[in-house]
Amino acid sequence: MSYRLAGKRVFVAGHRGMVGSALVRRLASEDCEVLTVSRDQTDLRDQDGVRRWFAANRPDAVFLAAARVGGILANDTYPADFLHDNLAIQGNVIDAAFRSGVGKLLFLGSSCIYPKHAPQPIPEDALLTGPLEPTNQWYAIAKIAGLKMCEAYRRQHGADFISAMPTNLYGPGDNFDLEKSHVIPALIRKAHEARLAGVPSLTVWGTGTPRREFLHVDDAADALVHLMAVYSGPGHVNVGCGEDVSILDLTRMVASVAGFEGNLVHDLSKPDGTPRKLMDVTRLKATGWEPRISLEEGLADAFRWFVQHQATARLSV
Ligand code: GFB
Repeated sequence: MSYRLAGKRVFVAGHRGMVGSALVRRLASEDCEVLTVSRDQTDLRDQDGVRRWFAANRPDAVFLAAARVGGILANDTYPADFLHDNLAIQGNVIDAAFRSGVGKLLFLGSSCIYPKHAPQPIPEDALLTGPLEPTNQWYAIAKIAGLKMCEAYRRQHGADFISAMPTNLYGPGDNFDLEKSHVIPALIRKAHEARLAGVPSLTVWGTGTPRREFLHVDDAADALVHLMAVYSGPGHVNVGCGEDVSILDLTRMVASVAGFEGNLVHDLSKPDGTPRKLMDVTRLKATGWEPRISLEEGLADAFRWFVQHQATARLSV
């Protein structure tokens, strides 16, 4: 069951974010019209504004990549913001898409929706089978509500709304704020600044023993466009590369890319979070999709982007 983007009006909600901007880049090679809206034009947390925008612009397809996102510390520090804003954004966009007759919508979730101690690799049906990781349970519950909402609109209204659950993403356009970002941009910035300043050590949060799966955001965008075309069903689809690495090994890879040769210091006052969240990507691979960017290549690309854009990158939010 394929869905053609050619000739369609495709709304990328969250186009300024890392995933949204990667989707805009990837859609440039599709014969479609990309629609975007800036936050000062329409705040996606405002239901009336979102309904007015959809009624006026009538997109055929929607990539819902808009969300309040952040790393482990941001999630743990701002639970009300992560729960409220994400529930509001996704609820408004999914409902307005249905009301305005959108033909297909893809909702972007996150691998943190799974239980803290889910079986590894994590299959899609591990959802709601155990307690969540406390540090990001707020974001996780919002994202679980979003994927269930897509399922509910399919069941009640026949809406072809699908959900994708990506693993930890990184790459151009990431957030490099040292307190609120994810691990890869934080380590890239810390390693680069330590080398430039001649600082002898690089601080890693936690023990470094947790393991994470990482996918470059351009691979993720390609997978999302692929799923929009080929996937239609009630269940969500994990999006990842099927391999993981320890935070300690990741730190050594980033230090090597950044040319930092000092030693590592562990800040044990910071949380480790979930010990592992390697996703089972059998369902995604069965659709014929494969990642193309290795972690080594991806880290080098992300580092190059940061160095070229550090004057304008999101160094603090
Ligand atoms: O990427 P991260 O913040 O988020 O942390 P999660 C991953 C691991 O890297 C944790 C360690 O064990 C951190 O303690 N880490 C080491 C660091 N140094 C640093 C550092 O300087 N900064 C950061 N941020 N981490 C996120 C969720 O969990 O996963 C989000 O909080 C989202 O909501 C995302 O779901 C995909 O991978 O632990």
